[in-house]
Amino acid sequence: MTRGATDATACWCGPLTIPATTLARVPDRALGKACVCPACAGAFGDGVELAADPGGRPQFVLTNADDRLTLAADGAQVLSWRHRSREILWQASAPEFAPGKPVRGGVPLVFPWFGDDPERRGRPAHGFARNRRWLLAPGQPANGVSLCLGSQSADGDLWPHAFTTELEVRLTPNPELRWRVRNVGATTWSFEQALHTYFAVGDVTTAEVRGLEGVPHEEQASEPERAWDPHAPLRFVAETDRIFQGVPDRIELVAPALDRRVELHTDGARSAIVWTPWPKKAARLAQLGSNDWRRFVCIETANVGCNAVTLAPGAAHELTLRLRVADLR
Ligand code: TA6
Repeated sequence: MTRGATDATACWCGPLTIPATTLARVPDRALGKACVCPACAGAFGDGVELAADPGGRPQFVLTNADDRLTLAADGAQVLSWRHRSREILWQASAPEFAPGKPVRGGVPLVFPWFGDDPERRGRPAHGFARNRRWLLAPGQPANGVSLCLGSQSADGDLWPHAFTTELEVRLTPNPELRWRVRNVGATTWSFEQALHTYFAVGDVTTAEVRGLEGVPHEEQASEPERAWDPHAPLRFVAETDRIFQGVPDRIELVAPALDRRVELHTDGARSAIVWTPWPKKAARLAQLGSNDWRRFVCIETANVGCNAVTLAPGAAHELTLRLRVADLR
């Protein structure tokens, strides 16, 4: 669809309408191809099907011989990755599939700030990208899906910077998430980001994270363990909300209760956050059942704080996460 002269024009596929003022801020290359309706969704290669969540919101199901990955258009959120029929990610036992709010689990996207609103203006924690409907990007990868979001998603005074961002999710054959952010404006700005990945562990008290030994970090938890050896693999004995800076490109999660280990291979990530809420904080969080806290740990692939990303006009940054699972024995 080209830019309409009227004050409202059909969206890229017809059933929606968006004001011309909003359309004016959509990058030209996104016009005509950004939507998730069945007609546009026919644009996919093999191994990709369009589905819907319990709330009727569009999802994409990527499959190959051993894997099945589900990606929601809302928030461009990977909700599930099943490898040989075993769920590797984790989803809350009381998930809410409601517009504008992320399901707790899978891989919510944190952008353009991490944590509470840095300006304390009441803007949503962890930014707004996870609360928006992303659209089909103009080009679709083989055996994957690419979704995009632009400045029109930050209406009002939510965030003043001109940006486009794309998340490409593929099975290669393991899951690969490639997240690009581009400055399409005339001023330099910075952003924070995180792939806020929830991993199933069976029992967090027996799980271990390897690869962050000796990496500088700060603990954010309100009731953390009193002391720990920063040179030992990370074990969990209390609420843990640890931000690591200057991280390696390979981190490993060991989950003996599930007889598995998961490798995280990254490019373009200088931070990582490791989080378990423990029962007391978990009781205050939405969508969590009483024993959910024991079943997951978050290992977040990120650029936050001193490693926030700064983009000059026209510049772009790419963050990549590749996941691989193996049996412990
Ligand atoms: O990444 C860890 C964290 O910042 C925790 O402090 C906790 O707030 C978690 O994210 C979940 O945040 P959410 O807004 O998804 O409930």
